[in-house]
Amino acid sequence: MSKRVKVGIIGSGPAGLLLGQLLHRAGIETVILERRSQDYVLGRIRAGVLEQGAVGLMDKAGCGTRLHSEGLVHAGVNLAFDGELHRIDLEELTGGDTVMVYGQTEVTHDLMDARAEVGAPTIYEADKVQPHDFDGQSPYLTYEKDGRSHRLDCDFIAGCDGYHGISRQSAPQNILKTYERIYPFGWLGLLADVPPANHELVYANSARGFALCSMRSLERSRYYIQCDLNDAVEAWSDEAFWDELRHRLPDRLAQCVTTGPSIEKSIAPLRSFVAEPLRFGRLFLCGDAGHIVPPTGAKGLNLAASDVHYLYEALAAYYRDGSEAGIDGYSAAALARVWKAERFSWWFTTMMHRFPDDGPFGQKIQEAELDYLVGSRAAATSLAENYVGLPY
Ligand code: FAS
Ligand code: PHB
Repeated sequence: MSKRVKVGIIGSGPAGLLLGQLLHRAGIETVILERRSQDYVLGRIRAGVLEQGAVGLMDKAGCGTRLHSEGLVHAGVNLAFDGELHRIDLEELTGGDTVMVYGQTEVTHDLMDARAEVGAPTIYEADKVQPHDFDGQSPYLTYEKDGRSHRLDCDFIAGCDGYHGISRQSAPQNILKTYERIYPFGWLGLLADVPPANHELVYANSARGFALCSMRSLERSRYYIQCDLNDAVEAWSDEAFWDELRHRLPDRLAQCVTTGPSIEKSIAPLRSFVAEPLRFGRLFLCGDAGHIVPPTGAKGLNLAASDVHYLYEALAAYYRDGSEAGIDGYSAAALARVWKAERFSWWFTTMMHRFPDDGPFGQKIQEAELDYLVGSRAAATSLAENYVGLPY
């Protein structure tokens, strides 16, 4: 079956869904091709913190209602080290900016509901999606569904298919340049229906390794502990997780941890990765398809949102005024913000985790960095403005 649409989107994650919703509201029709089932996409537990820019885009997409009624506005974030808790007053240091705690699963839910409401098509369980002829004026996508082959002709293709997607693999490899750093540890994450240990997030640097106390609501907590790369999630009982977490927190905070049965437990590897450029003719890379950050800085989902901002504005200008300036400038504009978030995420990860090869000197340098951070307004302001998100 052959069909034509203005923008073909590969991937029904936050990037693809948000782009699709914004384009729909500008009268620009899209089709999303998603490899997995809708339930599978919704079952992935990932990010939890939204920058104000991402919140603004959800509002612009008409998907902010539940976010504002159920999301938690956080005006501060905490660093724990040397047995003490230190609060970074995000709102005061940035002149009023805050972050919103609202799970990626909920963002995905809201965007999927909005797309269904307007009847914009998403083809789930679309197999063998492949972009074609994007170096010309008439790109198209092919895919298989229920054993039949399909073709989707489009003006543009948005590769919102994540790190393992087909878009970046389809880019001309002689033009594509990639930059990568793999970290020598992972994050073991646990989700449980227990109240959070603290009303704001806590990032902990301890001699036993990093820990993060986060949440999804005042009844549902999300915790992470740094683990070895070859750790298996099956080797971690809930009890072992709770014990190790409390060992990595200051005593007063550890006593506030409410334990309970995990409803999800998984290990994520950590990497920094950027692909350049993010545009190949009429194919654009957007979100994790173009870059990955270690989750320490809570930037992954938020970078997907800022890419969508730049790509939406570029495509809307093309269809509104026939201008190609935004399209021509998309890659440079998106990458300028991506690299600043890559730097912040790398810096925060380097400061907060145990690195096997760093030894005692490395630990002392981290302690000096943390000491400086909580003792200098300038240093704390730098962390704060990066954490709430640099302007688009
Ligand atoms: P996504 O990967 O979310 O979506 C891509 C979609 O494309 C998927 O649905 C996939 O099935 C589909 N797809 C892939 N290949 C395809 C193909 N060939 N054909 C069709 N469809 C295809 N970020 C944070 O800010 N904080 C966190 O704590 C955090 N934790 C994370 C934990 C894990 C395990 C992972 C993997 C990521 C985490 N992230 C976190 C980052 C994450 O939130 C991403 O930044 C975010 O999902 C990016 O959204 P998308 O770019 O839409 O990519
Ligand atoms: C989360 O709640 O999943 C979360 C929050 C902040 C991070 C990473 C993950 O930096």
